[in-house]
Amino acid sequence: MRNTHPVRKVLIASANPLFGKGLQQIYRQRFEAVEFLLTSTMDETLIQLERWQPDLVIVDYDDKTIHREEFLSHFITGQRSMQVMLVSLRESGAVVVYDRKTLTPAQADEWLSDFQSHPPSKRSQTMKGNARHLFIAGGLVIVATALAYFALLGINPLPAQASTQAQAIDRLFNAHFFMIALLFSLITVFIGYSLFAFRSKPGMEDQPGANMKGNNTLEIIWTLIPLATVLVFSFFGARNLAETRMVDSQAMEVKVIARQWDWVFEYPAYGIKSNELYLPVNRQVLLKLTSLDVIHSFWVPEFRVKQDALPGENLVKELRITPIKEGRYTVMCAELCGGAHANMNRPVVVVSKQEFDAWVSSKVNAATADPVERGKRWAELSGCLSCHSVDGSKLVGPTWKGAYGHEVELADGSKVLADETYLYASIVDPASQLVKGYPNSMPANYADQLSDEQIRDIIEYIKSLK
Ligand code: HEC
Ligand SMILES: [Cu+2]
Repeated sequence: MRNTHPVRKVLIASANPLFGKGLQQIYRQRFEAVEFLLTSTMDETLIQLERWQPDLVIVDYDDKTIHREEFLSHFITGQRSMQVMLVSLRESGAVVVYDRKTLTPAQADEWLSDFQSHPPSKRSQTMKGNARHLFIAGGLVIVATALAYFALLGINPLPAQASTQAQAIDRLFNAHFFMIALLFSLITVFIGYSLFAFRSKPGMEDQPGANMKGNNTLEIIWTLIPLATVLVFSFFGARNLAETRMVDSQAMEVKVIARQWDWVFEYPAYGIKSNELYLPVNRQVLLKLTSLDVIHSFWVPEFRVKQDALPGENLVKELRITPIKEGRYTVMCAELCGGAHANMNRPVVVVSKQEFDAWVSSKVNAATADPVERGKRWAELSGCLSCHSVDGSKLVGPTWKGAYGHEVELADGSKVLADETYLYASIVDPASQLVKGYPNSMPANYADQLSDEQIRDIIEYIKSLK
């Protein structure tokens, strides 16, 4: 405008004095040697249009006292070249410029109609521009999200996945990594893109930015989408929590006793204690955690789940873990518990069932030198005592009390002395010598489950029951 039409006289028509003063100020910053005239009524404006002959008339489009049709008819009839600029502050500063000489009937129509119902062409152009910006920025967000997500996975942020609970938790972790990548991209791409695409153009450094006042659609969208996302995540979170707490009735119980600054693991079923947590693979373990002093927290990163150990007999906490990967891990304390808290580590060893059984028997052997004591433990562990009593009463099978050394009547009518050889044969091959009056219901697979040494221990135990 500066180069083509030298504007010398500007008439500003608005009943609102602030409108004129504001415009005048903005205008003065860009153009020197410009005269201004402010009118506040319709009559005054029309008179000055004739008398003062301005080069440019700026009309407050929001001003209801200005009669548009009347003004338009005066504007187009004049001979002198003149421009009119319609400015609407309500429409976020929308501006249209018309030239007296080139004004078309369509433009005149547009001028008379409301910005709201028939937005001037300039506005629809910016709408198209906005859609284009959104499209480009949206595409960049998708690319950036994918890059950030795979970069996150690429640094392998999680340790080995060694329990079924870890599998469930890692699904959520992955969903979170995706959200982190998406939010990071949304923010950085939009900031970066705006800095680039909407940077000030040369010569427009002093121009004020568009005046935005609220956008309901945008506000509804950016409220509902995060709300829905959070609800979906809380649903999956609750479902995952339930999954990690799923109870397996076959679970093996281990008592975990924490103290400053060490862990002890007790296996009540085997009557053994250990400073290493040995676990058979693919079997759920039910940890019952207590503390002898302050609060500690049981945490094996590869298992993901974590549980505080609290002092107090009635504050036993439970944690279920199903190891799925053999290997050596470390349990650490995840609750600051004093001076050597950082060293409160102990090995966790996940092994096959066979290795676990071997470990248990070596532990039991080390714990008790007395074969009778060991035999009692093996009998308890192997389920013998659900069918055999040790007090003379008759259960599914004959009592073990006084069994050794007495004369047994067999189902075929013969009699045999119950010595060690007989007892051994009865255990590894129960059907070979059925006791008279009893069904053939003893499991025949103990030879596979028990070592020779363990069977010898059980026989010593039976021998001790006089
Ligand atoms: C499901 C029930 C059941 C279980 C479990 C069971 N038994 Fe038996 N057992 C029997 C029955 C019934 C008999 C008598 C019939 C026979 O001789 O097979 C018997 C017989 C015996 C005898 C011969 C007893 C005698 O008085 O002559 C011995 C020894 C024995 N069982 C040891 C064991 C040991 C050791 C275990 C565990 C490792 C065991 N049983 C587990 C049911 C059982
Ligand atoms: Cu601790």
